[in-house]
Amino acid sequence: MSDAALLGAFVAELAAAGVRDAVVCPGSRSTPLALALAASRAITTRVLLDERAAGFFALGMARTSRRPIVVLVTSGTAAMELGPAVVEASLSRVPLVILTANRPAELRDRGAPQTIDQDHLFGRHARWFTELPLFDDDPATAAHVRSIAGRAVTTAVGGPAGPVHLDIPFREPLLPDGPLDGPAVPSARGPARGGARPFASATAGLRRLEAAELDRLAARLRTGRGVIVAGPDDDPRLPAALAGLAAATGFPILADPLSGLRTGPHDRRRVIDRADQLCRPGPWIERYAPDVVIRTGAMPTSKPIVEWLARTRPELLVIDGDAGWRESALLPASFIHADPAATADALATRLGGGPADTSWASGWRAADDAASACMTAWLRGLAEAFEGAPFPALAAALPDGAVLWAGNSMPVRDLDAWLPATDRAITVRANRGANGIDGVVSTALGSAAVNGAPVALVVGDLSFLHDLNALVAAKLHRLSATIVLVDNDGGGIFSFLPQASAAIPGAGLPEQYERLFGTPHGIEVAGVVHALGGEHVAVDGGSLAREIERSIAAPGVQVLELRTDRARNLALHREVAAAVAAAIAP
Ligand SMILES: Cc1ncc(C[n+]2csc(CCOP(=O)(O)OP(=O)(O)O)c2C)c(N)n1
Ligand SMILES: [Mg+2]
Repeated sequence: MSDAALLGAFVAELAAAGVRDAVVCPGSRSTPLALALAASRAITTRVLLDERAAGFFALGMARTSRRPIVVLVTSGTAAMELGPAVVEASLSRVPLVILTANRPAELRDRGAPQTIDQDHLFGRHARWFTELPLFDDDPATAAHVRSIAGRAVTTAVGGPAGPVHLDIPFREPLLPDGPLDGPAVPSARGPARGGARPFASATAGLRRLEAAELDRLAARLRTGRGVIVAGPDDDPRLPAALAGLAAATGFPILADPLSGLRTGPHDRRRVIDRADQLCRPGPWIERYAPDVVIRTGAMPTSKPIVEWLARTRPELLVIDGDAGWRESALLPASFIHADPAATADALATRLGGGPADTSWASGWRAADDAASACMTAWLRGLAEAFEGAPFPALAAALPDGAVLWAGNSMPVRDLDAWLPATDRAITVRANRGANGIDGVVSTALGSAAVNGAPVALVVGDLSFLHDLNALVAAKLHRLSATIVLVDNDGGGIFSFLPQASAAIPGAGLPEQYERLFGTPHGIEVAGVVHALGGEHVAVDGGSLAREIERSIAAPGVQVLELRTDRARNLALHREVAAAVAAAIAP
């Protein structure tokens, strides 16, 4: 029998620490906590069936609500199913509080059913692991359990954010011994009823540089040809701060589509949205080698940008407010372990009104505008389906407050190439922590569960098939989203890799290419989508934009299937790159 007052208090402490949403998957061992979460007036609980999908769904909720999300699952393989989402949350710094139910100590490692070793189940992918005691009525247990709740949420939320894992044993009978509706907000004094203070909380601050360090940095940025490379980052304060730094330094901002810099009402005059094209080797970029680069966020999505940095070997300053070491171009780098937005603001203030010589910045601006015009004209002249086409159409159709997700593989790369800078306040996201093609649809639908405005996703066919269970969640929770399914009948990204064109006698190339990499499946998804309660519409180059507009206003999951051809897609990508190279040639 679990102590009901303590179950209620534990959930109330989670709420007091900032949790507003929980995802629960069905199971028996987790019964006491499932009931306690369901009884909470402060936390909304959603029930999903498949733990792997539920983990990603929670991840999408956390990234969109900007709050920690609790995930509760039963013991055994159910807990293990959360692995992929935990890994992604760890690398992309997303706060998840994972609660796994377990058998009590006397039933472990002795053949009890559905019992596996859950100790440090997620290894170093969890920011923190601890096992809770049985929920009994001892005051020491109550103090311990209540303080763990606050500590778990605080650890998940801060510096860097990420997943934490609490393993919680329950002994049969698995029913609480009384009413569970604890207070919405707990009290530190006495039993968990009344009052308003959490049992254990922590106050933390942003990392900031000392004034002398900022002076030294500002002096460095006063001279030289510099660029700001804004990588994937969810911080909503960063776009305005980097725009201010760009204005003060005269540096262009090479804006990853996931940086937040491309979309929104901040000053976008120095935002370069076609850097993925501009940075490819050629006569234009040869003249635009920087001597200093300020980089924020995760590594850029664009391989051409990363390779360009590796080639030009500028002085590299990487600002990371969570004291990370993200630099995979293997360049010498100075890490600035301070909040990027605060640092950019402080530097802009010191630098003042902006540089005298603006030819560096205007050269970037002119090339970016030329590339944009060229790409827009090229796309307009194209009379067939193209995998990059959904992005400008979505940028034009989505309203303020919308969230646009791109799947891994080609969608996120096409997002990089084709999402134009716009003043529309669209949040753009992808799971770039571990670059998995798993959980993509679940993540976007979790985002849709908590976003007050439309959510759209562009996803490849293999990624879509990988995560069909996401549609079960959408049906259960009546979610709405636009899903542009780019169906090239297999893994289109591999067409861009050497294995697609290599001929190595005796090594299986080219004979094994389609079987091992192309992986055509011929599946008609319309039937599956309908069975799971979604709408399916086949679109082509001509109807795509119109159907996107219609779907955004329509209820339910709207799957717009855009059929493309992998070989043709490679040719079209090469064609547009050649056109841009010609358009920017000095
Ligand atoms: C979970 C996982 N499995 C495998 C991979 C390797 N992988 C990368 S891209 C890709 C193909 C994805 O195909 P699709 O979703 O149709 O996108 P496309 O390449 O056609 O754009 C695969 C299998 C991965 N990144 N993640
Ligand atoms: Mg594909």
